[in-house]
Amino acid sequence: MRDLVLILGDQLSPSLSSLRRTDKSRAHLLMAEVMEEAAYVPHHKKKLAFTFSAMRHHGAALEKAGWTLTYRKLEETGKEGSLAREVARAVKEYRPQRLLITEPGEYRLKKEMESWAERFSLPVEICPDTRFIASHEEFAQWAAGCKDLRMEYFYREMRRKTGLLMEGGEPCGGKWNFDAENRKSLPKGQRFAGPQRTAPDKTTRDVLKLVEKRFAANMGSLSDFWFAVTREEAETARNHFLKTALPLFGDYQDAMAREERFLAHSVLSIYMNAGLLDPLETAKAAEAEYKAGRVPLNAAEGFIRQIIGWREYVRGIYWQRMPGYIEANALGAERPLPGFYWTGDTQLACLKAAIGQTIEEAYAHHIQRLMLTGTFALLTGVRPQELHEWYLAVYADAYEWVEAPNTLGMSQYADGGLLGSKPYAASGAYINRMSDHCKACAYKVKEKTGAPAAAPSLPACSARNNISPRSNPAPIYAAS
Ligand code: FAD
Ligand code: DLZ
Repeated sequence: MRDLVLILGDQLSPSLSSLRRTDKSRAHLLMAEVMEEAAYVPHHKKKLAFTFSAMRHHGAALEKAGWTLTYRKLEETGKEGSLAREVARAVKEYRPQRLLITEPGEYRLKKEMESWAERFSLPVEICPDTRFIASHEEFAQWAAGCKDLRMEYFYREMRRKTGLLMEGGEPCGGKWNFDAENRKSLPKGQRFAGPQRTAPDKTTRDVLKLVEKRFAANMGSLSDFWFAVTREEAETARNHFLKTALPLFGDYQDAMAREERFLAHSVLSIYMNAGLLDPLETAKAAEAEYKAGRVPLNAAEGFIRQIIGWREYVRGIYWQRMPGYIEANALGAERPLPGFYWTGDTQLACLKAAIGQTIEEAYAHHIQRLMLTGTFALLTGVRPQELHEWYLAVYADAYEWVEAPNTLGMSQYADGGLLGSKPYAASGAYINRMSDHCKACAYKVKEKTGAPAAAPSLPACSARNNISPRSNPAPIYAAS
């Protein structure tokens, strides 16, 4: 049997399920840089450069490992390039008897692939993506037995399944979750090493030129590109995180600071989501640090919870609730996304910092995404779908399976409380306590309405950016 195996830009894993369904003697692999994927949202330039460079390196690694591969660069696939077009071309050239694909991370693509058997007159097998801990069936089984689909209970199942931080069937330290210890403000002068920075090699430099030329109008800076683009480089970045930041991970998880873009965050989502790092291996590496006595339990547990808990849980919700999920708008929010989300041109210091950093790095940490850009949009009633497209475009780790539940569910309450029990809106007092932004802001954090030098209408930040207040404000519970 001759197999054609299509490998996508976020499937850069050597033990991908589609590869395990075949072998080197009968498989012809296909990878393609195509405009359709590069432009379905206006991706940040660094996200594009990361994707193309990591794809090119992975293609080279597969060939070195003995696989036969056709790799189509963007220059070859042209302005109208699409995955379907490249598959059609490969089917014509190699006459395969079967098309193998690992399930894509986005519903739109899965639906399209489901039509390919008929379109190409070829059996198409969509293999489950085994890089996740919970299969769709396991998630559905768990969800069927729950009144509320809360992450915490799902997480406990994942702890039991993986055995991570478990002792004799019980959680290490006698508690499942040490989050209560993870809300510290940043001590003055506390500094962090920041993520591993990798110098661009020739492949990355070529891709940077390509992106600058072909995507000049997209958001984002290409200067100072430091992402890892190979498995080995990503593993170095992970080791760097384990040594330098994991010990502090829990303590300052909710903090923000003007001078610290990354704090103790791992900046590993980019690599895990693209397939350069295995999530379970990453969680196990954190557990090993705890077991060796090098990191406290609250840090290891906090990090592991994000990966085997939140990451798996949002994926489960996405696949269970699509296609309706991305249309959800429970609060009836209809304002357009303010233009400054694309430029950072606002006098609100916290937003200026978060968006400015996003433009430079294609990265912002969770609290910036949730409590700053997310909260502002929620409070001012931005249409969730516009915000969803923004998050999907601007972060290098963004794919719909993980971005949509975080944006529509966790951040905007657009799903009406499926993912979170109440809308998550940070008050100014909270932002002031957890960051140093308010000190440097043109607006006075203690003034609930109006703003210095701004029109005295509600809310101050909206007045600044020419958005009139909502006529029918949604109920908001402010975290204080
Ligand atoms: P760390 O703080 O170091 O956390 C460790 C790992 O845990 C992350 O690498 C990630 O894999 C996982 N993780 C942590 N929180 C979450 C979460 N809420 N959901 C899923 N996984 C999580 N994450 C993405 O990977 N892609 C997205 O497109 C994305 N969009 C988001 C949009 C909004 C509005 C919000 C509020 C959150 C979003 N997140 C997204 C979740 C989270 O913000 C990022 O995973 C995190 O900031 C990535 O940075 P890090 O690797 O330094 O994370
Ligand atoms: C994100 C992305 C980009 C920018 N470009 C490509 C591409 O040219 N070819 C490809 O196979 N994949 C790309 N990707 C990743 C896909 O968009 C991703 O596989 C789907 O969104 C499913 O998660």
